[in-house]
Amino acid sequence: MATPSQTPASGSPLAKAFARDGYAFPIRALAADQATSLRRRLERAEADAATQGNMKAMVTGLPHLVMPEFHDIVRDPAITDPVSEILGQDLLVWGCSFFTKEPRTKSFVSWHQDLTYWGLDDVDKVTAWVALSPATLESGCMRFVSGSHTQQIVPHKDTFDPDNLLTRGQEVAVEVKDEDAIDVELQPGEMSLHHGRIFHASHPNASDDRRIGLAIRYIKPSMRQTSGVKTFAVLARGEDRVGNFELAARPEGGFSDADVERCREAFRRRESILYSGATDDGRRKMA
Ligand SMILES: O=C(O)CCC(=O)C(=O)O
Repeated sequence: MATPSQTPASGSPLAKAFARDGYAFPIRALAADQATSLRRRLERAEADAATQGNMKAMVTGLPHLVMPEFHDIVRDPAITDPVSEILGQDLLVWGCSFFTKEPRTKSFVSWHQDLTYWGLDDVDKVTAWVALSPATLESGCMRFVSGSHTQQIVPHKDTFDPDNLLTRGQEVAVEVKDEDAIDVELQPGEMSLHHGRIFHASHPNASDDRRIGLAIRYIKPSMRQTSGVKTFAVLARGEDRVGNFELAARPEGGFSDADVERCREAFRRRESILYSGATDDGRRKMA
C-alpha cells in the first residue's frame, strides 16, 4: 500500500525530488582532496586497530564517536545543508558507519529498507552516503528502486550470510526486478541521500580499489526508540528540544578510555535494538 513519505521541511527542488523518488544524488559534499585525506585517516586508524581487538569495530561501526575528524564531518554544513532541506534545521546523527568492500571480494548488500530493524517510531530519517573512493558499477555502487519509499516496511528475512554487510543479512521477502534499479555512481567526495524506507542494495566489488562509503544516519530529534532504550546521538545542527536520545560530545581522540567506554556502551545499546527478535547464533557481534 502506498503511504505518504515524510513532508519535506522545504519546497526546494532537492526536497521535492527526494519526496518523489526517495533519494537524491550526486551531491558534492567534500572536495576530492578532502575525501582522500579522510580515506587516509580511516586507513591509518584501520592499521592501528589491526592489532587491537575491538578497535576495528569501533572505527568501522561508530567512527564519529571515536575519531574527532569524523565527528566534525557529520556536522559539516556541506552535508547537513541538503539534509536540512528535507528534515529541517534540527538534526541528530543516530548512527554513522563505513560500508567498505575490499577489491575483488564477494561482499554485497541485499535489498532492504533501513528502518526495518532500527526500532524508531517514525520515518523522519535521511541517510547521507559519502563516497571516499569511486562508487561505480564495477566497484558495487548502491542501487535504489525509485519510489519504493512510499510503501510501508515490507516483510524481511534474516539470512546471516557472511558476505552480506548488513547486521542480520536481512533482505526483503518480496520480488525486486533488476530492471527497476537505479545505479548510484559517485566520485570521491560526492554523496547520495536516501529515505529510510527505500529499497536499496549493492553488488560485490569487482574493481582493484576498495569501495568505501560513509553512511551517516540523520534523524529529527522528535524521533524516538520504541523499545525505550536511550541510544546515543550527536547533535549535528540546530537544537534538541526533546531529549529522546543521549547526546554524545565530540570525542577526545587517540582512543581515550572515555571515548572507548562510551563507544562500547553505544554498541551495547544498539545491539539490543538491531538484533531484537533475531534467533541465529551466527549473528555478528559489533564490539
Ligand atoms: O554501502 C552499501 O552498499 C549499502 C549501504 C546501505 O545499505 C545504507 O547505507 O543504508
